[in-house]
Parts: sequence; C-alpha cells; structure tokens
Amino acid sequence: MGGSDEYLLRENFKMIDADNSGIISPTELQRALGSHGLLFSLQTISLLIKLHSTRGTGTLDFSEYVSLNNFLEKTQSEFAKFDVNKDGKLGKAEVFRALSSMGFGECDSRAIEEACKSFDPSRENKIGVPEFIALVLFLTSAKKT
Ligand SMILES: [Ca+2]
Ligand SMILES: [Ca+2]
Repeated sequence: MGGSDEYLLRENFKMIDADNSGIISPTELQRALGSHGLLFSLQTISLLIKLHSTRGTGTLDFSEYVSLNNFLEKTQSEFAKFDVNKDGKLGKAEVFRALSSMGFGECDSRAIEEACKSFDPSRENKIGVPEFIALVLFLTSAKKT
C-alpha cells in the first residue's frame, strides 16, 4: 500500500465514521456503502464486519476497515472482469467463473446454484454487484465454519 493510498483510506475512514468515535459502526458502514450504490441489509453488514473484524466487537477500527476495503475492491474488480458485456450484471455462468477464480471452485456447485438463486432478487438468473458481494460473503463464512 502506497503512502497516498493510506492517506485516502484514512480520509475515507473519517468520512464514514460520522460521529467521530474512531470506529465504524454497522449503521455508519451501511450508510457509507449505500451512498456508493451498495445497498445491504444490516444482516449482511454485520456479516461483512464479522468477517473482517479481528476484535470481534461488531465494529471496525482502521486496520479492520482496510481489510474490508481490500475485500470490497477485490470482489468488485472480479465482478467487473467477468461482466463481459458490461451490463452491471453477472449471469449464472459468469458467476460460476468469477467464484472459481476467487477460490470458491471447490465449493459444491449445487450449493453455489442455490445461493445464486437466493441472491437473485429479480429472478432473472442475473445478479448485480451488491448481490455478488453478499454471495461471496455467504460462501466465505460457509467455508470458515
Ligand atoms: Ca463511529
Ligand atoms: Ca453481464
């Protein structure tokens, strides 16, 4: 991570930490991601925090935020790489390819298919970025338990 990256991350952290408490709460994170078009339920936000918080407090300090930010950037860039027609959606085949490139290839394909279905709110066999992130989160937490 370069110096300017760290500066930017610190600025972002301060912006998200609306009440200046030095930590990011679930609602602060939900609001910040929502303003970037990433709308998540508080349940998904809690999972997102849980998987990146080493302190287990349900909140994020700066280093935990950096780890969460890396996860979001990596997941979004994988999404973009596999969204060949750039419509902001991944079809089922593209989701499978993206997931296996992210190391979920060994997951049971039926389990992935079921998960795809449950993260496909419009039932058109396509998911957008927030659903894809939620799906990766779900698979990551399933892998850990
Ligand atoms: Ca705060
Ligand atoms: Ca697409």
